[in-house]
Amino acid sequence: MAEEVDYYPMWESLGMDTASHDALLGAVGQMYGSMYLTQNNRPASTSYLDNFATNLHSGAIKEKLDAKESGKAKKIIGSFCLYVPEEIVTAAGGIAVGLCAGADFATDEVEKHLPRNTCPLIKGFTGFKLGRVCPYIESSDLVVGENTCDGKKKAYEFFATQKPMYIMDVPHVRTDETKQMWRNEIHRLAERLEQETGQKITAESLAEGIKVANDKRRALQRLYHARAFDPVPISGLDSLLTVQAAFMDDPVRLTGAINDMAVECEKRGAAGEGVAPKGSKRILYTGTPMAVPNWKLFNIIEKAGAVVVGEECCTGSRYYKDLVDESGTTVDEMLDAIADRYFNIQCAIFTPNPGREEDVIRMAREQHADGIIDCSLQFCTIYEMESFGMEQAADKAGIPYLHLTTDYSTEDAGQLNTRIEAFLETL
Ligand code: BJ8
Repeated sequence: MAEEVDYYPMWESLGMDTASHDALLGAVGQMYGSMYLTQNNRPASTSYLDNFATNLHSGAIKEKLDAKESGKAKKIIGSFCLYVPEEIVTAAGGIAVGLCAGADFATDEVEKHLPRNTCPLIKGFTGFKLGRVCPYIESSDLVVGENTCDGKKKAYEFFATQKPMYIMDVPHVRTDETKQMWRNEIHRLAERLEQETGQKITAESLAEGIKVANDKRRALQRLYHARAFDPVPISGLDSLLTVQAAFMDDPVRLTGAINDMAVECEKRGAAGEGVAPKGSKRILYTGTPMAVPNWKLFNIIEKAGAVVVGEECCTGSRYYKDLVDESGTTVDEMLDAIADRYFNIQCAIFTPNPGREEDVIRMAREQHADGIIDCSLQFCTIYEMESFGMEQAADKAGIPYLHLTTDYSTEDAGQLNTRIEAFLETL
């Protein structure tokens, strides 16, 4: 039996509030038990995810701190957004970690600094910092933010009083000029990261960073395609957690685990084995990202008897659908290739943003979805705005559509359940 490790000294050395952290871990553990461990007929390879969830705030952080101490990695670099390229972080000797928070914490404290009517994702990460309950935030040496939505960019002004921050300027329209601006911005980030880690980015290290991230994306693409079977071999909940893990877990190890899941799902698909009976209603999710432990909506959909077969969002296809071109040979060429790949992320901060609708309809067809559920976090104006065009696109394609708005509380669970069940009945 593996020896029990005492993680309290590590959490204390990070300056965490261990009593509050115990309460958070207790609540998340309970949620995981009731949402994940009650699922039927999961692929055996998803045991990797259970381990990941168990170790998220303990062994997984220790591994990163140990890598830093041994000199294998120089710095831990946190970020909140898909526009921050992990390839550059790893090429500069950093470890990239995602810091978005999927739960409310220290809300009273948060509301002393941010308006009450702020998106829960923003309040979540601010609360995790103020409550000192997130080892990823506490162990980050530098946090890279970005000018995306108004809420995030203004919240970073406060967050920068709590942690060292560097802000990237993300364009909001796609033209040749803004593409060039964005390339320059990516080059600036590379310089800033080199400065932070003290390690020069070389053609070799950047090529390796690109390959590692692309391999992870290829594995995720393969898993996504395996979900086109009926019955569906893996749940939306497990697929969501797999992408959530991609922001925190060791990339090479995780890629191996995702490939194992994909192989098992392909076999299950061919053998007609699934997590829900053949003919269960199939849902394509689109909308705002879902950070750990925001599993609420998928849990409601799947406990109602449907299954999520794809997710067009930053904790879904936007993370893995496009690869970085691997043909560059110099650092400059590779940085440009990275910039071009990230410039095409279909986030609602861009205007216009027709690619997102096209992706949603394409994915709904690929995965044989019976309906689309488009969900925005409360007070996320840009995704709320896009829901009108999304509904029209779905109508035009003849795919039933439901728009929902929610937050991180459990208060609306009953209401969401009623709306989702009513929607499923119409399919
Ligand atoms: S690339 S989706 S990760 S900006 S939900 S905080 S948009 S008010 S998270 Fe996002 Fe980057 Fe775009 Fe993706 Fe603001 Fe909306 Fe909240 Fe959001």
